Amino acid sequence: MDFQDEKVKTMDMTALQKLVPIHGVPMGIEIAENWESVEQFQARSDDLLIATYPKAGTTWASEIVDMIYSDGDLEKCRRDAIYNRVPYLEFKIPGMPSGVEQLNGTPSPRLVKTHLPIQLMPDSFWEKNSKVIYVARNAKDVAVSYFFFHKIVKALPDPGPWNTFLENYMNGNVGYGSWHDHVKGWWEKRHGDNILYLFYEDMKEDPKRELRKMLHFMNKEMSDETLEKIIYHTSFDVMKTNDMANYKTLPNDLVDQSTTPFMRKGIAGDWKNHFTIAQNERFDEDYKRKMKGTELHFRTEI
Ligand code: PPS
Repeated sequence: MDFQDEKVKTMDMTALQKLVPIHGVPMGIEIAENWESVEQFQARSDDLLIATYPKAGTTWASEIVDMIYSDGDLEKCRRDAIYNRVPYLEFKIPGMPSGVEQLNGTPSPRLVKTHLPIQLMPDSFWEKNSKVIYVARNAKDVAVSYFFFHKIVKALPDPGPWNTFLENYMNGNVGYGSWHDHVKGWWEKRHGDNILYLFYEDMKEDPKRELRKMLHFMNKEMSDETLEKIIYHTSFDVMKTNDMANYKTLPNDLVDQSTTPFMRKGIAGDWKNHFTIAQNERFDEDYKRKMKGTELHFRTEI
């Protein structure tokens, strides 16, 4: 897909910023209006889905998986921008092919990106038993990353000041709804042999160990040398300079990276630079309530 500057310039961004509930989950208005085609999407048995709550490491996991599919061939991975190599299922903005349209025209085996909570997944993924890699990231770093993302993506609602955004985020009043429900929903489904549940913090801590999990899940074998190569090229510092992975190919009118880059910090624990003591206490208390009864455990630093 080619995001043409001229087309994007004429878009009414404020009209796109509205959130509309789909089965109770707030979603961008365009996604909501195109929902039927997402619901009816025809998955294939050899699709590999990368599912995440926004800002949890989607692009990172996507680049890794595309490199695995390409057996570590860098040139192959530079064939196109990440949003074309791994189309975004529910993506929709006016005048552009939707994610569904893009995927319908993609030959198998397809890589598919989604941020959908499990209850909104199209049935065909379960019917076809497609494989899913779910990446979860701790709620606090996601909050910070999502806040900055709202500032740079023109089609997203204005986040307002940090405190306002944090309240909205804690209440699930942001695109894709509650982080808590999202990570718990996918966690409950993880026992099937077609779901691999990974953590961003584990990937940061030991990328080789996590990459091996991915390979095993994908029934792939790889030399240690290729594995090391993939780890290097998908490290934050290298991906940040790779225009096929850092979203710099998108027009400024859609994603303005002049103040904050998409590849912002790429660490675990940046929330400490943004949460006040009071915000942190309030967040923890709310978190405890919402995550009660789950064995799901996150690390907020490594
Ligand atoms: S999106 O828009 O929801 O698809 O964003 P997503 O890719 O899920 O998340 C973006 C955050 O992931 C960081 N990132 C990485 N971290 C570590 N290593 C690598 N290679 C990497 N690539 C992207 C990116 O910087 C965003 O996090 P923050 O905390 O904002 O830096």
